[in-house]
Amino acid sequence: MIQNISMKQFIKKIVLCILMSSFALFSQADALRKQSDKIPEYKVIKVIDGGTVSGKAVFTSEKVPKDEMLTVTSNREFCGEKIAARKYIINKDKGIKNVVVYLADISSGKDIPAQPVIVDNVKCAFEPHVSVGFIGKGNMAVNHNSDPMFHNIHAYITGRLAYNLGLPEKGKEIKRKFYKPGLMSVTCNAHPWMLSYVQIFHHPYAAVTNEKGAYSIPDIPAGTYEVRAWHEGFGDISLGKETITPGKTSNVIAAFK
Ligand SMILES: [Cu+2]
Repeated sequence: MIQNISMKQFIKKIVLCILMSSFALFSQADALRKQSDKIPEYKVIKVIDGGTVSGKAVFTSEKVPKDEMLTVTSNREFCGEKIAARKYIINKDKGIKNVVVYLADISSGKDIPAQPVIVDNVKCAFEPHVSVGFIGKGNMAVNHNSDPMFHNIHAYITGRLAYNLGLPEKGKEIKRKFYKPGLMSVTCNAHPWMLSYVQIFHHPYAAVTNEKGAYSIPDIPAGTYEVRAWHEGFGDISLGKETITPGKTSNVIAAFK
């Protein structure tokens, strides 16, 4: 009988210990999550006669990487048999499309753009493949379906699930506000080849390069800032510090090799 009671107490203590340590682990994970969700401060000021950073993203090595053609595994009658990955869109002058060029350390400047980022589903691919989003001013991702079939939006921000929702038919739309900065990847569970990226910023100083590899970031208040560039295949690189003077344009080349 006595043995039985002490055994019961022992088990009770073990269970309590497990509960307490898992609670501690959960609160630690929660604290880390809250820390990573913290939005850096940004102050909106009137920018008069701001400077511009513009230039080109170029591939500087000899062997230009080829874009991949991905095999379509479902809805082939509508999507076709192959779809371009659009990872490496590099023109004859080695200009790279879909590079995000941004200021890394700006804490005040012009207002956040009010227009949302539209990520459409067109012919079984996300359109655009790469875009930039901004936190604040009602800025959000509008996920639209232009296809006559089911797509779903499975989005992650810096590796953590942001949302996972269905777009069952043509014309359907899901709107979600950006809630933290970082790289948002968008996938579709129905079509595993589908992929799109939205780089989310807490300030408006970011641009995506066009098919020539060109970009322009205007209305920057005078000061010295780090310019960085990201590409889904080449990674994120620093382009060095750039001093912005009122009304002047600084040419910054984003060289990837
Ligand atoms: Cu899909």
